[in-house]
Parts: sequence; C-alpha cells; structure tokens
Amino acid sequence: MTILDVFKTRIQEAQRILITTHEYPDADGIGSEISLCLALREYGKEVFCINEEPLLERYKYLDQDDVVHGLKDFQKSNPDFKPDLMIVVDTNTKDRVGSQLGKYIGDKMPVLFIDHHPCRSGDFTTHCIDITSAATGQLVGEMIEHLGVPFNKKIALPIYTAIIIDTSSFRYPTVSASTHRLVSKLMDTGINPPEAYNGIYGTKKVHHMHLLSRILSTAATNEDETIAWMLLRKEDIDKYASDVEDTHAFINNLLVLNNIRVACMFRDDGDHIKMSLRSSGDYDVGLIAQALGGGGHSHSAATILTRGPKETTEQVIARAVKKVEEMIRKFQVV
Ligand SMILES: [Mn+2]
Repeated sequence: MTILDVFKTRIQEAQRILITTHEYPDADGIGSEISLCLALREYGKEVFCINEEPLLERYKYLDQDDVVHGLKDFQKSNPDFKPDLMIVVDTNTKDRVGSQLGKYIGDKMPVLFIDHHPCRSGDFTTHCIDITSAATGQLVGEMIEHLGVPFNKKIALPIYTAIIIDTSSFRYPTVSASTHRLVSKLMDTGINPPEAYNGIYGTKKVHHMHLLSRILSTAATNEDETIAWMLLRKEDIDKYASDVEDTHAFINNLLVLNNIRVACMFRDDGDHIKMSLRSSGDYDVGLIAQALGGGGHSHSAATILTRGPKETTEQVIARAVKKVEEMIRKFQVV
C-alpha cells in the first residue's frame, strides 16, 4: 500500500478531522495544514486546523478562509466539535504539537502523521512519511491530487509557499522532478512566484538589514573554507527589534562561499547554544546533528549545545566546529 492509499483510506474512514502541526510552526507546517483543510472540506469532511497558539499575523494572508484556530479560541467557539481523526503535519511525534493541545486530544485519538522528517519510532506503513520529499507541502499536494480534489488559488498558494520555504527557494537537493511537476499544476491556478516569494520574504523593515549586517560580520571559516559559521546573539535580535523567526534564513548566506560544504549558525541563548546546519549537497548534516544530540534532514538540521562549566561561547563553537570537521571526513551523501 502506498502512502497515498494509506491517506485516502484513513480519510474515507473519518468524518470530523482535526489538523495540526508542530509548535512554533513554520510556513511548511502552516501552509500544509491550510491547504489540506480546504481540500478535505471540498471532499465533504468537517475539518478545522487547531494549533497550540493562534496563527501569527505574518501568516494570515495564507489563511483566507480563517481555517486555523488557536486551541483556546477554538474551544470557546466550537465546544461540541468531537474529531474522529487527528492529522499532524510536518512532524511525526505527538510530543511536538504542544502541551495544551496534547491534553485536548488525549491518548486515544487516532492519529495520522504526514511528514518528511526522519522518523525514529513511527511506523512508515501506517502513516504518510516520506523523507525524500522536499516539503510536507509537496506530500500534501500529491495527496490532494490523489483524492481528486482540483487545485484552486487558495489551496495552491499555501502549498507553493511551503515548498519555497523548505527548499530555500528550490536550492536543496530534495527538489525533484516531482516537486516541479506539482509546482506546474499549482501555477496553473494563477498563483505566481513574485506574489508567493514576497508574501513570505518581502515583509522586512530596514532594522532587519542592520541585524543581518551585524550577523554577517561574524562570519568565519576553517582553513580551507569548507566549513563556515556565524554567531547570532539573543541581545542582537532584541536590539534590532526582530524575532528569532526572522533569522532562520541568515545561514543560507554562507552557502555562496566557493568551497563551502557545511554551513553553521550558532544562536547564543545563554545557557544553551542552538546550532543550525546546512549542507551544500555533499554531506549529510542530519547525521552530524545526530552525533551532536540533535537531528534533521540530510541538507538541513539542528541541535542544541550545552555550555560546559565556565565554557565561553567561542569555546563551544570551536568544539562544535572541530566535531563537524571530524565528521565530514566520515560521512558523505552518495
Ligand atoms: Mn517541513
């Protein structure tokens, strides 16, 4: 049974469906849940997207029909909604949906994961998990097609945006011919790249440029420039009145370096240092992140580094970079 058949069967068995995504959702999680919700309503189901928190202002343009609700508001306005299936998109563990939502759904709610992240414990045959997919949005697009629900602009824009975000505008090795085949169908609805790109990226103010210049000035590399990194301090984000959310794409600036193999961005949060990793395509940074206690995709991954007693940020970074250097000698994506 393919994951498309698993999906169709589970949908046909359900009537009232709750869709959610991980806490602090990105545009892949949000875009995927919105498009899936609209398509399943067309298919005749009663569906709501319910997240731990209400949708951030910056994503509201993707939700023209107001299908996404924060849990608290939803419970007030729809106290009688009793879902018989929960679909979780863009993660494959219930632990990541948020503690309040976790309580609301309880332990007994049947769940279906639609995701493209490596899965440690979940069952690939009973859920819709494809780690080769460029974005959860791509999987959702393929599932909507499989149901026979036609795309329209409202369904297409959130999926297209999800794919832009998770491929950093079609630059990662996960982008396949299938990705572009789906995109061609989305564009047939009338959406266009500038509209989609500007909607998600063209939202900044000039202080964002100043923060970016501050972070770019911290760029450093190892001797042969195969590993590059930048340091982002929490106080810089506050000083330039920005959100952590605005800084996620900064790391991609390092990928323009000629010899780059692994790009790293360190975010100093005080006790912990978040380390994000991107691969130029040859090395599996998911494995490197795993060795450092985290995880992720082969091209994009992250981990949290704990500061040792009296260890400075620079020492934590030096330790992590050394580990990356050791590991890129061992792991190579074929
Ligand atoms: Mn994703």
